[in-house]
Amino acid sequence: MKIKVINPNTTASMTATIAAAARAVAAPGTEIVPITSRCGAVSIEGHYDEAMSIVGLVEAINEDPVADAYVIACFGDPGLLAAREIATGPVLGIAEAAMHAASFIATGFSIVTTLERTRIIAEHLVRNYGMEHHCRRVRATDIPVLELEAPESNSRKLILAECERAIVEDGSGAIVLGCAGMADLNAYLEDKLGVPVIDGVTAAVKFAEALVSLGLRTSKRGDLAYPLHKPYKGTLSAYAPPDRSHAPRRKHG
Ligand code: 2AL
Repeated sequence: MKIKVINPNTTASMTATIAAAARAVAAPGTEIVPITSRCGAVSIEGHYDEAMSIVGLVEAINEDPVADAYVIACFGDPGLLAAREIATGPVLGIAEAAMHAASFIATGFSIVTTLERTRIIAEHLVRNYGMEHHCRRVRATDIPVLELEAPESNSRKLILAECERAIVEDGSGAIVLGCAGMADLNAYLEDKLGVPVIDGVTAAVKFAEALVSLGLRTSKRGDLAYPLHKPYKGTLSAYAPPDRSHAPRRKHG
């Protein structure tokens, strides 16, 4: 099967980290197709960055509409429901995937993320996903996303220290990493902390494989039906939803 792993920010080096993590867990026979968004912010750290990232995400899905599944590799899960509207295969967001994985293996988890403003966005996600009973706390490290890649930033040690506080102060049994740029940290952190550490990229890839193996695709009834065909004006005219009235009906459609 083919899983397209989309980094909705425009930093190719971060996509390389994400791709390595995804390939390390992919089953034999799963092809990971990593893609860096062609437009938008170099890092996604707020609502505006997220909103602007959705065009690049949509482009990445539309240029390969026959992938078996898609992973949105940014912890804000930007454009998740819009992506599910246009895609036929399952679309997994790394935050949603990581929180579900954590809820299966611990009764309480903490999320350790980047900036304070991103921490607040992750709290919205916890509520949107109904994870309030599982997520004990969302913690910020005040590390900007791109500094995760800078060796001199000391980010590993800062993240480790925040995870240690989470285990002691929150009583959490597992840690969820709150940024795709942390996808290379879970082995290091697990070794130091002695609790499960969940990176959403790997969790999303494995959930995507499971859903595809089960023959499950995105429901096309209700609000995840393909977007209604209509003109879009101005800069977004190229993104007008196509007319699908002659498309073959899907088995579960
Ligand atoms: C992210 C992420 O995963 N990638 C990015 O650019 N921003 N999210 C975050 N919480 O820092």
